[in-house]
Amino acid sequence: MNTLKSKFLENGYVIVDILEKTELESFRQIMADLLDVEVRADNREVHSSSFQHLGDEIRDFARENRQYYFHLLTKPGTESIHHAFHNPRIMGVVESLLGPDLIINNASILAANKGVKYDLGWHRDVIQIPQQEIEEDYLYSKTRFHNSCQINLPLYDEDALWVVPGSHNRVNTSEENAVFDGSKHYAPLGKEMPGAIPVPLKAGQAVFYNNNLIHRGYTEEVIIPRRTIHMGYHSASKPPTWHFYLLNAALLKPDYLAGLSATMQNMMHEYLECRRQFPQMSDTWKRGFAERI
Ligand SMILES: O=C(O)CCC(=O)C(=O)O
Repeated sequence: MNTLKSKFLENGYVIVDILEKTELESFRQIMADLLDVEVRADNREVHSSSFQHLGDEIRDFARENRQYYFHLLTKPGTESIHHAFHNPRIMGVVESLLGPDLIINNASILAANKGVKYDLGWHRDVIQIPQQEIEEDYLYSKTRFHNSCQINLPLYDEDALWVVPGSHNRVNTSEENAVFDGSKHYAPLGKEMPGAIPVPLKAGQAVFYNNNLIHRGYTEEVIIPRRTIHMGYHSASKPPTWHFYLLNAALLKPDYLAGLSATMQNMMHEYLECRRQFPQMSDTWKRGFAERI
């Protein structure tokens, strides 16, 4: 087994250098054209980030004092950054971790301007699963293959992601359960998690993580504006996880698809074909589903 994969399996995450200097500069320019760094919220009230995955509109950026989350795969006007989603270095790493025939199922920008306090509570990425259906001993076991890899690729240095290394394939300890305070989704804000560490990333590095890890997003106060490309993939050689359904397939209309590059059109057609094979998100967390071939 390659070293990256054994580290990924053991710790639940690996950090890899991805962008060369010129690529980084080019992505920074594209990002600057999409999001204004100077805009500051007039309203300084702090906002919760728990539902950030539902997505924001680019035109609303920085109106409030919080981190923003922009979906990209379904948003006309964001095509200039889409080549990040078939970057050969990123795809190569994910293939080595998950297997061949990658399907992208989420792509977004995590963005916060200077001065923002960002606090997304401790969680595993299981928000789509009703709490009473979360069978931890199956979902977080060493034997179930978690066919999902999430990536943060910051364009500026950051340490907003925090993780509990090795927590992806075991159930919570009693100390962790105490922090979750009865929730299987998000822990209440403001509690320390035993064993948690920040993941400092240099601009152009990426963290590849198993999103069953106990993790959170947290920055006491953003100093360098956050501009991070966030992506998720699975391998079509195995059944997908619930993360596959994050992409709103209803928005992949022929008119929209026609405006994408040939490579992106192909990726979206592969996504839709996979969706045809696996129409039901609620199957994906049932015992035995991940083991289906
Ligand atoms: O890097 C971050 O801000 C955390 C992202 C996160 O927790 C998630 O996508 O589930």
